[in-house]
Amino acid sequence: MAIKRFGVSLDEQILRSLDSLVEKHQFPNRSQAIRYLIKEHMIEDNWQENRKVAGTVTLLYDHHKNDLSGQSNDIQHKHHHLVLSMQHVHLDHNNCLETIVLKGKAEELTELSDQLIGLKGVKHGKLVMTSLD
Ligand code: NI
Repeated sequence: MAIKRFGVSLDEQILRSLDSLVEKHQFPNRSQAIRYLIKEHMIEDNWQENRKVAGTVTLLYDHHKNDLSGQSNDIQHKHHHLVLSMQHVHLDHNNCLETIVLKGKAEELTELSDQLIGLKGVKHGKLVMTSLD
């Protein structure tokens, strides 16, 4: 594929951010960093176009707080068409780790994971999505 060059104007602060990205990821040059950013953004755009995606939600919460496993279960039941599986691990006396595997439209998965992660008492939560296309 032919490579085309084009000029980019950036203010100093953004340029500094770009350079720290180059350093962090050990890109050979700024072009590589820009390529990386464009690619990342395009994946996000695909998700926003509402293609089918698969994903996992990871939740860490205190077993003794707010009946969180019950609440999480209720939310998952309401969205049973999106939930493929769920694993609950009792990490220690207090902490539970849940991994929920999902499949559906990106928007639906984001909404569901926001509800789960937003439950009061959840210590940490993260949604990871991957495109099926
Ligand atoms: Ni548990």
